[in-house]
Amino acid sequence: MTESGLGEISGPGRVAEVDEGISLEELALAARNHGMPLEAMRYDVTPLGLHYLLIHYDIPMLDPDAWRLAVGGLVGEPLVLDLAALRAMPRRTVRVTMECAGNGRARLDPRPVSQPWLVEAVGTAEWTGVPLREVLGAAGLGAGAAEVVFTGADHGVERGVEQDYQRSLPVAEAMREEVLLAYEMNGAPLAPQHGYPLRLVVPGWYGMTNVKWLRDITVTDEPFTGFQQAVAYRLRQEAGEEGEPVTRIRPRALLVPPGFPDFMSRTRIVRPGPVRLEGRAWSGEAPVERVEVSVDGGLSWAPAELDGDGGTHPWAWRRFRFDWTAGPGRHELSARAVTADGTVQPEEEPWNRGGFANNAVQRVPVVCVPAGTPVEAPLGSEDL
Ligand SMILES: Nc1nc2c(c(=O)[nH]1)N[C@H]1C(S)=C(S)[C@@H](COP(=O)(O)O)O[C@H]1N2
Ligand SMILES: [Mo]
Repeated sequence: MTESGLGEISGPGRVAEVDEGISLEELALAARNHGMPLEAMRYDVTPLGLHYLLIHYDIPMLDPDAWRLAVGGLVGEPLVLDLAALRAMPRRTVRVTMECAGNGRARLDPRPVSQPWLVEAVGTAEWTGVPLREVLGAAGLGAGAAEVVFTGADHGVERGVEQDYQRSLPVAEAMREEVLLAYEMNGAPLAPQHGYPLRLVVPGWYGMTNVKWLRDITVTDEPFTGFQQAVAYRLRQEAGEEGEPVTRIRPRALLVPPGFPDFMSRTRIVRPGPVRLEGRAWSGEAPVERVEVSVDGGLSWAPAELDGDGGTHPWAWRRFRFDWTAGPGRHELSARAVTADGTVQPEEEPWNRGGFANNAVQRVPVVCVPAGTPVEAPLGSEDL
């Protein structure tokens, strides 16, 4: 029991019972925090409004004239910066694929009860802002600086702990040249839901790192132990474990859903003959080196054609294509990313209590029928 009287909702995150369906609470989260429709992977840069959203509490409404960024802690000279001051500093644009650490959670069995993502918690944006290292350089890092703590203007309660949304980065990560304090997304001021007026963008790290509605940056000489660092976003098998921190985005490839969908099951329908499959692959760990596609439920894999060399936009997803000749009947399609260090996406979901970093290979049920042929119902993947 805590002083706030919220004891009944404190404690470790919950794992659903066997056969427990998605609750109204999970539905409420899913309706607020929408995914990116997978057909939007056709765009190199996700159009505003199609990028996924994850907001733990409420979207704060911030007055740009009154808003300030405080930079303090273990620095030579504490700073208070307004938007004009940040915009007057060197600017840089980086194309970044961002993915929520909980992407794929709803597929786990048993299911961790939280935002129930399938695989759509991803998007790619062009973020423009001042490199964080410029701001830290202007303030001057003090001797012994170890971590940088970022605080958002949003406030809420999570498992009984009242808090501002806060995350930290080790100084070495914070000083990477592509880490931004971003004030623009796709060439426009940040939208309220994406962190207006300023957010942190850390290419290659899972979404939770990219603190929105930033209001404070504090340099410390010891590891940050706030809720989102030490309690949430850790890989644990048991509730009591310390767990490994969730950091970089694991490799993943996803297919643009081929053909057209059945309304309820979303099963895809294609015509017999040539079908061009395409998709996107990304990794915050070693870069994606190749993508393989399976059209027979993962029995055999063949290389896809992969666009670009990752040189121009090293932090963004890459497009792949694969020409398939579909025959009548039911099929299961998959794609998997292979990285430069030889890591291959796993076939089975890597389970942990929080449902984080699940990068299991996607399975896409497809029914191939000639035009004019009735499509037999039901089309659920359980019928494959
Ligand atoms: N202040 C604040 N920053 C935040 C969050 C939040 O709830 N509050 N959510 C985080 C999580 S979990 C993710 S996945 C990303 C999502 O960013 P987006 O909504 O712009 O896609 O923002 C991160 N930054
Ligand atoms: Mo997230």
